[in-house]
Amino acid sequence: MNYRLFFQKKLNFGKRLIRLHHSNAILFLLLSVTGFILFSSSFRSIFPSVRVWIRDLHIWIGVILCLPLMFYLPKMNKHLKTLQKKENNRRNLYLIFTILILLIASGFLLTFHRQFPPYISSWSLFVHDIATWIGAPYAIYHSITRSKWFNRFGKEKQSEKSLQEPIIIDDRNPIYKRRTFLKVLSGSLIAITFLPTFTKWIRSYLPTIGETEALTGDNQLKPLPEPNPNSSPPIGGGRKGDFRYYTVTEVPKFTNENWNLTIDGLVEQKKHYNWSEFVQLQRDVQVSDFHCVTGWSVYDITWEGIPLKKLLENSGIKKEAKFVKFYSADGVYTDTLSLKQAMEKDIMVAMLLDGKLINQQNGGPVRLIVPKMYAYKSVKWLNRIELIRDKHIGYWEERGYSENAWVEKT
Ligand SMILES: Nc1nc2c(c(=O)[nH]1)N[C@H]1C(S)=C(S)[C@@H](COP(=O)(O)O)O[C@H]1N2
Ligand SMILES: [Mo]
Repeated sequence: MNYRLFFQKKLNFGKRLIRLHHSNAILFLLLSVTGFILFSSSFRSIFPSVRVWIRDLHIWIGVILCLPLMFYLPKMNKHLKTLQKKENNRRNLYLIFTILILLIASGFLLTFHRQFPPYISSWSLFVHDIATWIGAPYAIYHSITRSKWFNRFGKEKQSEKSLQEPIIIDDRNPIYKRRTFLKVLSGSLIAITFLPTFTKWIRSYLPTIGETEALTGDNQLKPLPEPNPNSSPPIGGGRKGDFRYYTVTEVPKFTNENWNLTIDGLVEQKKHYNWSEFVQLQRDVQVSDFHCVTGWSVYDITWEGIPLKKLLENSGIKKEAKFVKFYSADGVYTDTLSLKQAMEKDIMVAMLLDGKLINQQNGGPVRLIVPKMYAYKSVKWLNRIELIRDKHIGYWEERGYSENAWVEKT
């Protein structure tokens, strides 16, 4: 783990490789831990204030990992030659290298994702994820099966054997049987640990066609809205990709008794809608994309709801009003738009997603959507819209997210 030693000339190649190996192992471990924190949905609510800091740390460790690799790269041929007779080691090296290159390239694109169109970030995130799904379990497996205690199982038994007798590398040889058993065992244990998160991840990429979601969503609200025909195929109802559900609190649950939406602050007329009143309001349909600042996107989502502009104008906007503040019923999350931004016509207080009531996890029964901005602006479980004079800083902006949330405009 000491780079100064690593670069000292008097060390021979083999020793340098071992040093490189160990330092990279530690960096990899740090990357896995910080990467897992960034990926895991539970950590959102546990450490929201250090999230951006952990992201930067993750990026910097990645950069540090590139440095020894750059010194190694010109020597790679020499290394491969020393492994000429070791087919397994060569294969191992190629695999590790492919994974590293994929991780670094996609990590680079994700770091600078604002310079690229969103589909680049979606792809980069996909590649970054898949390379991690292969790389992380493999690295753990590698460090277990190459560790001293693991190899001792075989070696001790080996020395009991007669020295003349060549060791048969064969499953019938009991030494290898035992090792193979241990390898399979640790492989399976690792697979079992990763499987639940992996399936959850992969399901978000599988098509949702044929999935029988109830129109009612999972909120018990009555009456049900009558969906606009445009919310269903052929015009609507065909989103591509799926959401990663994010929340910084427990998911709030709603009934007719506890759901309402208030519009107040600098308005001529305060409004307080209950569910049956809100369902009566005239809704529009739009098809738009949804981009999270962490890289994933969902495309062609059909939202049905009330344009924010209409709701605000219904209440009458006072001249002093300069900003609009959105509150979530989770009691914690807020965000804000300038009044000018809030008047953009695709901003919607949405009630239906692809023709169905929005599920609780997804922010239902009513959430804000701001398609042209990163989704941290799209407040879920919206229950209050307040017109204010002075700027408000939203939940994630207060914790390091950019106040400029435009996806393509800066
Ligand atoms: N109330 C609330 N709204 C929220 C969030 C949240 O944690 N709480 N997360 C935001 C972020 S960062 C994103 S990407 C989207 C995620 O929406 P989804 O959970 O429906 O995928 O919701 C946004 N709105
Ligand atoms: Mo997000």
